[in-house]
Amino acid sequence: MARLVIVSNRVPDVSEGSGPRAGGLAVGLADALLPGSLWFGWSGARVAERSDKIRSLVSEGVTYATIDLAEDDYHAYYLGFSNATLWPLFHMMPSLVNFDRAGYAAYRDVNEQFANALLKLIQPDDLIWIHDYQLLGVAAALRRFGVRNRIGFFLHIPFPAPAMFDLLPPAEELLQGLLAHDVVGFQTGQDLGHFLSALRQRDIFVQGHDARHDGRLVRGVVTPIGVNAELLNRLAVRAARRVEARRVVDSLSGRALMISADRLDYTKGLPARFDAYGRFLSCFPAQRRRISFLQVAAPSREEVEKYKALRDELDYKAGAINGEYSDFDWVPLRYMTRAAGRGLLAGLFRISRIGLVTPLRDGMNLVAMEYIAAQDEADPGVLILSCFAGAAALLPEALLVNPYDVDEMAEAINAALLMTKEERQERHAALLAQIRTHDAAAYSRSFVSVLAQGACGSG
Ligand code: ADQ
Repeated sequence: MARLVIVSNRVPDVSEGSGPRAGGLAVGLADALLPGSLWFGWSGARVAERSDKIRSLVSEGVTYATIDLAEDDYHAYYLGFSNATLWPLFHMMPSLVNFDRAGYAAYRDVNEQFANALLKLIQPDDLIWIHDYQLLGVAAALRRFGVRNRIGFFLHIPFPAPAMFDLLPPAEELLQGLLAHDVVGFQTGQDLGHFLSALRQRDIFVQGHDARHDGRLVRGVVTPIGVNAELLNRLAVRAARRVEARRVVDSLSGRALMISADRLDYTKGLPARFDAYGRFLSCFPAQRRRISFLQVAAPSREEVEKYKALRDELDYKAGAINGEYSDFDWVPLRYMTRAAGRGLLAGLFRISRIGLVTPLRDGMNLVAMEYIAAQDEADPGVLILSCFAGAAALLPEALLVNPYDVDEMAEAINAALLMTKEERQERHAALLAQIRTHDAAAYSRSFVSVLAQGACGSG
């Protein structure tokens, strides 16, 4: 079998084991990462000058190879073009986009730096699987260097509608970059549809999900990422019994817990969510003292300007809610700007009657899936989910809401609180079946099997 080479902006922190950072991609790829595989990316370290030094570390048979980023590149490529241009634009929030040519130039350079390092690491038969929006140009650089391996790409975030995508000054070049892959994967059919429409508008030949360009076939696929439901459930059962979770239960005095957990990111819809909770407290006074809302928000990209403004806005809104509705023995909102450990978070999901997941736009949203996996099947909680999360396509039995509609979210909180056990069980059983079908193993298996088709000699 061909060796799998994973390429992502960051490699997982293998030296420190499974801390809070070991979520998302590492779990999604666990089944594909057989001993002998290679994972390449940025170490997380910043150095004064660009350097081509590669460091390698082997853990459980998998080689993790890393390069450092130059301080200037960290600002222009990572904080700049990746996170202040592509991130808001791909989430269809054009008013938050910052673009400058220097940022894009650094992005191209760093993508080429990745490709250069990969040249030293890859062998002719390797299957190369590149991840996410920070690395849209790596495959094109590899092709320029003459690499003929099978190369796949998976976009973890949404692909925007063509009219939005076209706002990007280098839209054309980025699309050409995607066409340098053999397989391009998306979270949802809508994302794939947007990509194919962008191609068609440029008169690139598209048939079904395949595009033909420069004599090459580029296959579009939908392979949604998932979680390991069994593992998460075991983690949740254990954590819910531990003292930290018991202390939370005691502090509730019999009230229902509602939980949200996100990176502190404007795409996650926290301000509107706080507004919705405020609206719920004001419109349903009889329910007030029956609920306690815990928002765990992990700080993220704090050096990007828009993220600081978000934090200030949330501090204000949280204060306003607690100021208005708190009682001597009840605080309606517990707002923490901190990451929770994976285990504790799973335990908190399990003891929560409501999981409130309301991003304005999200590629998939693993928190929604983790919440379902963590529940007690005999007495499960209710998932309230944004219809603009990729996960909504797989999870129609959640209470789906429009995250821009504060009233609708307030009503959904009320409906979730009142929902009978029978209905909760029915919905949860359907949701659980879905996340078991679309789990982490299915994600990597389905992508890699398409990538491996036509391997050996094609190019
Ligand atoms: P993210 O935007 O980071 O990921 P998400 O998928 O929800 O979003 O979460 C990733 C991981 O972070 C989950 O395992 C979650 O438990 C953990 N996490 C979130 N908040 C936390 C907190 N406060 N404390 C500790 N852990 C926390 C991107 C895309 C998503 C897509 C994933 C995977 O934006 O749409 O689902 O990649 O493809």
